[in-house]
Amino acid sequence: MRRTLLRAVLMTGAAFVSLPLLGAPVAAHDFRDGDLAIDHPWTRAVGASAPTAAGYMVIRNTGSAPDRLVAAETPRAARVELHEMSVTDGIMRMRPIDGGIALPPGGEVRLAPGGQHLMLIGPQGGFQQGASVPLTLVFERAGRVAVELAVDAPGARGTGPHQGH
Ligand SMILES: [Cu+2]
Repeated sequence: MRRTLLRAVLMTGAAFVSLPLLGAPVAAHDFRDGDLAIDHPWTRAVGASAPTAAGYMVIRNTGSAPDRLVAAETPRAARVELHEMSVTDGIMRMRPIDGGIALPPGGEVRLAPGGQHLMLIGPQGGFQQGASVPLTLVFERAGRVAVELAVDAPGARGTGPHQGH
């Protein structure tokens, strides 16, 4: 059963300001579900014929039990894979991550350009800058958590978790 999702859109008012943010700057685009905090999920704008799109975010485990990101799904792509970058023979490649991404208690995982990321295979209909793409993260312990990827510019690098938002 899906848990109640508290989407804290801090720009809309002061109601959520008392949430524990663990020292992070106030962001406009964060999600919380139980012990998990998901900061600024985003992707880049792509055309309708693009073979792939990437998904990035920071996932923090604020609880005392380990969890693990095991899968992700979206109605806007044929499938979603968890990828990591690795250098083989001097060439940067990406490959699926076996066994999911561990989220130790108190730890955080940064899905970012050049590192671990979600790969949306066969994005459908194109992603328009400024729009959002619904995404469901599947965790071993927390279960299914719905977020939205904010669609950033095609060349966005996202050097900070809250850049531009
Ligand atoms: Cu990839």
